[in-house]
Amino acid sequence: MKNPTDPTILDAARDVLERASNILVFTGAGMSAESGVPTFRGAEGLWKAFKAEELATPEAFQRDPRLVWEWYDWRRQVVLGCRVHDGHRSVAAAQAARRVRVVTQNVDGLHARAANALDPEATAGRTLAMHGSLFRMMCTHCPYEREDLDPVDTSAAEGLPRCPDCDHLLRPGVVWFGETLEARVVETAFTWASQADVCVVVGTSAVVEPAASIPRLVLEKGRVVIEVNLAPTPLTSLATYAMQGRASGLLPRLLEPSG
Ligand code: BV8
Ligand code: ZN
Repeated sequence: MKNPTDPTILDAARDVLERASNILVFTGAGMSAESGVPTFRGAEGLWKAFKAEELATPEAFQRDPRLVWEWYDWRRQVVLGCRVHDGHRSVAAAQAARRVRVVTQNVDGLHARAANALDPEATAGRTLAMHGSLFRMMCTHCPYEREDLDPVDTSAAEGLPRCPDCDHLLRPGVVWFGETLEARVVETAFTWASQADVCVVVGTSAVVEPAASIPRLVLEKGRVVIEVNLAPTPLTSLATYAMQGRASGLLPRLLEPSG
């Protein structure tokens, strides 16, 4: 097992990336931690005494839509106050150079924000947010949905956002635990993984399915997986290169062209 703090790993991993023409960057909450977005399982936890698995479910919304909206609105406001970091920017530059595509588990939109800030045309279609977005609202009853960045009034259940078409409650446009992902999203994520020469896995505890199967698919094809994380995960022993460090520090060193 390679020692994740061995400095030669970075050079070896850089070398592989420089020769790769199709790179998939697969990210989780640790990619956004240094932007100030709380992770799911980190020490700071995601919110008060609740666990994501308890609030990010259809049952929780059914039981107490106001509480669930309060949690999501708090996350929306936190994310709107966050800034992308050098790791997002280095990934966006590699997307613009058409070397990288991104599949993210995050719903904070930070990859898209960095890509659009750099070059909307060159990066178009190169980011897949497989669990949806904090800034999308969708109807609980009909196909209505919209982008929405405004604060949500969560002071009373009666004031929660409702569908302009059918007057049913609107919900956050994210995939909850126990909900299936759209087939088209899963297909795209796994197609991109099957086409990748290298998959850089950043800031994920690699436990939630079907996302966690993405790096395993790359390994099954005999391709390279580079893990960037602060701590060991179930993927660490399987990865070709496992590097211990921060996303904002390691990604620029891995992806920025030398010379
Ligand atoms: C599905 C959107 C079919 C919402 C999310 C038993 C009962 C019921 C279901 C299941 C079950 N067993 C398995 C399942 C399936 C379940 C699942 O996998 N559960 C897990 C908990 C075992 N999956 C589902 O339900 C999926 N749907 O399977 O449908 C089905 C249907 C019915 C029943 C069964 C199956 C849907 C899953 C999608 C859930 N939605 N997010 C929202 O955000 O509000 S998941 C959410 O948590 C994230 O999106 C992400 O995917 C996931 C994991 O979090 P991570 O991103 O990995 O973050 P985490 O905090 O865990 O780790 C951070 C990492 O970063 C750490 O390793 C840390 O060391 C590192 N780090 C921190 N700082 C840094 C860093 N690294 C680098 N630099 C730093 N600075
Ligand atoms: Zn509706």
